[in-house]
Amino acid sequence: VKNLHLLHPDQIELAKMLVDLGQSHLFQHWPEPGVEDEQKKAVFAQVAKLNSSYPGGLASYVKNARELLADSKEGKNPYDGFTPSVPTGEVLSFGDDNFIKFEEAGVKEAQNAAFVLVAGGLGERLGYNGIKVALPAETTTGTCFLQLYIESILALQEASSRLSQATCQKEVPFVIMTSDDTHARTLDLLESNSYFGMKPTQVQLLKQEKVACLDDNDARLALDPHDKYKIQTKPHGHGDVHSLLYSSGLLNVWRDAGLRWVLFFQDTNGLLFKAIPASLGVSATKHYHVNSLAVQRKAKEAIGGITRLTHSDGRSMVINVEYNQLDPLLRATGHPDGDVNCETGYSPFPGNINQLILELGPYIEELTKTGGAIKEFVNPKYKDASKTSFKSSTRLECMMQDYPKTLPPSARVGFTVIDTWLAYAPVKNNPEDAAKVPKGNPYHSATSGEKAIYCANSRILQKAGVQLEDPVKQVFNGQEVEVWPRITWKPKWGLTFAEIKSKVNGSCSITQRSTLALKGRSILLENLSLDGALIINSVDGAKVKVGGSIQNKGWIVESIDYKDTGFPEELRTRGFRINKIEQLEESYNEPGEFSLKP
Ligand code: UPG
Repeated sequence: VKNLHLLHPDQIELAKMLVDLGQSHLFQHWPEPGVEDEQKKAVFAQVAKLNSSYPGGLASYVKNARELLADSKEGKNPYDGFTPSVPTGEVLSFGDDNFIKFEEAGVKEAQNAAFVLVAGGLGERLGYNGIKVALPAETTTGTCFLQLYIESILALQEASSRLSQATCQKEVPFVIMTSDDTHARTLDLLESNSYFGMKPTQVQLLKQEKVACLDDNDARLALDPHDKYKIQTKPHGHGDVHSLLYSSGLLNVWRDAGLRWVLFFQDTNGLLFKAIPASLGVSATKHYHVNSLAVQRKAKEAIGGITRLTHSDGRSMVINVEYNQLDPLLRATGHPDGDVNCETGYSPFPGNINQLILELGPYIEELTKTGGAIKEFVNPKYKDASKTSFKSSTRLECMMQDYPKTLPPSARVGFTVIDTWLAYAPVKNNPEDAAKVPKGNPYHSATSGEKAIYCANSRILQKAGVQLEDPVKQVFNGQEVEVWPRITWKPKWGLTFAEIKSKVNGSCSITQRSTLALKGRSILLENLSLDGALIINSVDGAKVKVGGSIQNKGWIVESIDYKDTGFPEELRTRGFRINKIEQLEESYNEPGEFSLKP
């Protein structure tokens, strides 16, 4: 009270609110006025921020926290009354007629889409020092994840307007959710690379704020152990993306511009855009309000399971059950073995890759009701069985895939299962943890992420008629992976199977030790036989026909030790480097028709 005169009137309101919420411990220790007044004012600047960045403000936060903490203390199971079962969804098979039909429908729709990348996480499991989107997706070309994503969106945008014969190209909006941990470095990566060719106005960064930590079951906000004038905060999770989009006003701008879809995706999946056209086609064709992309899942793999939950009162929903909860839920509902593989060798529950496609209209309708608030959870680590105190402060968390939990039963919620090799290879685990992954389960490391890109590109070309040698098994950083030829292309070279197929003619073959990098739009492979490294750079107006027999010493994949600090971290985490011994590299910098036939 003695310090009240230091505060603005609105801050005084906040102070009263905190007292009403049982939070007076936050300033009880404050010294006399005149001592450390600036720090005291700073506390209220922080309180104002915490209050404005949570739907419903701090009052809601404390109320929700008390309820969730009471449930947790009681040991209440959030899935009480629900029985899990395997849901049915759209299962796609790469390259068949159905897939091609969905891809075409998806490309048509892409100009009515907006993309949202959640990239606020630090990736603690990966232990990388930089931001994850700056990591090379593959080291043949050194393209980082953010560049790959931007070039994919631009390629889709272009293909979409070409297909619908639009007179001018609609710009597909791209939002990146950052956090204090990633914001400055993400902006810097964009600015120092001219936004990788996207117009800066097309990209928007939304920064998520952390939430207050909680010291006890009464949801008393925790003070920072190192600074008594600061409330301790921690990340609230990727679910923040919904309230941020809502409060930014962007959704209405998009609706007014005639957009129909919002596609959410995560920071390190180099394959994702190979699955986007077909899945967007599924959304459009099936009129899904919510479409989650999924892949076959190995039991106990660290990806959530898409599950139908049916309540004893008749309610039913298709939702992600997070990987740490699926096993206990199954055990509690008559499946004594829990999360196990079925006769197919996979879990019967499709694995959520957290790529969501939401239809914009129903999405806005729902957020208008909820303000973007997502069902939260709390995960306190208790000191003992009395569950009265915590080992360290906790906080509420939320996940973006929990969005359907508040939807009415009439909502059209579906999912699309895509071949894993085509759609999902995230980089999440550090080399030590990856090497400990049970045999047969995916490593989700920088090593497997890069190898998966070559594998997918190789298999796509194979399906398009190119003859390929079998991959070779090799061990890097203690992980056995298949090494296919190092084939890469710019997204604008080919985003859909039909487009790629149209660029491969005659009888082409590529040996396992080869490298092929197609860095241009109109490059036609015709009767090419490659045994070595071939790099083609071309500007958009240049049409290049590549054929004949090309042979050279090539680029060799060499194993390196991840502990060898002589190599940069980006290479050490994958356990190999590419030794560029000899290649044929051609550049076509002017428009025109060209032929390369050595
Ligand atoms: N992220 C944020 N803000 C946060 C936390 C994370 O933006 O506060 C981002 C992060 O950058 C990444 C994404 O969210 O892009 C996912 O984070 P990550 O740590 O990779 O998620 P996981 O715990 O591995 O699990 C998510 C889903 C799970 C799904 C899996 C698929 O929760 O259901 O199966 O991703 O990769």
